[in-house]
Amino acid sequence: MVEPHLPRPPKEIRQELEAKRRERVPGGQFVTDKFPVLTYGPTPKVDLATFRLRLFGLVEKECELTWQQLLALPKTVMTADFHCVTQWSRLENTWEGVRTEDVVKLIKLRPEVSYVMVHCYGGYSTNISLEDFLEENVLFAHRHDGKELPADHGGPLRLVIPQLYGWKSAKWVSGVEFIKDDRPGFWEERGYHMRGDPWKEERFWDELM
Ligand SMILES: Nc1nc2c(c(=O)[nH]1)N[C@H]1C(S)=C(S)[C@@H](COP(=O)(O)O)O[C@H]1N2
Ligand SMILES: [Mo]
Repeated sequence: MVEPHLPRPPKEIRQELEAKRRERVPGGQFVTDKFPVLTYGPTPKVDLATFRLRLFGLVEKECELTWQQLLALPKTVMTADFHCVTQWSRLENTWEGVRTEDVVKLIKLRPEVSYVMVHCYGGYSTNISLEDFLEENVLFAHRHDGKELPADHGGPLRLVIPQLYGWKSAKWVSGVEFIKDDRPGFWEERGYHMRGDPWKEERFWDELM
């Protein structure tokens, strides 16, 4: 079948659409409807029976949450765009899980805590400032777009921090270490930016750019 030939929309409308896209999508990003899997190394197997989310470091008392304890916390549903530093963006993801703030309420942080190191099954890690980590829309997510989070996308549990590049949204989270001074995680040690704000295109260390 031959596609009917559609006229292009008038220039003003094209410009308006482009302006809307720029507002929504950070510089250097391309929108995809797919949900690519981006993992360094194999997908770890995480058994719910032995799963623990460990909260440790500069805290008054360490805490380990089982899967049941975690799911008993208040649930939040949040919709957000996801921007990977390899330049794809996936818009309008719906995530369901527990807000980082609701998890941190369970422990008492020492006053000097300014950063967290997020640790994962499989050995991955990433550093985030405490301020970014506790933003209202940051979740430990176990569901995506109405379905159980698939293992290759971080199931059973991943962090979702939409205001930073995707590598900060650690999959298969196993723990959060509360620290005083910032230190690089897995990709940050290999040249990625310490913060990773997509709106500032904080992709790599300055000297690599
Ligand atoms: N544990 C772990 N988490 C990870 C990664 C990884 O390799 N290991 N990759 C990161 C990167 S670079 C991105 S863009 C997102 C991709 O998430 P997705 O595979 O669900 O699309 O996961 C992030 N979290
Ligand atoms: Mo990424």
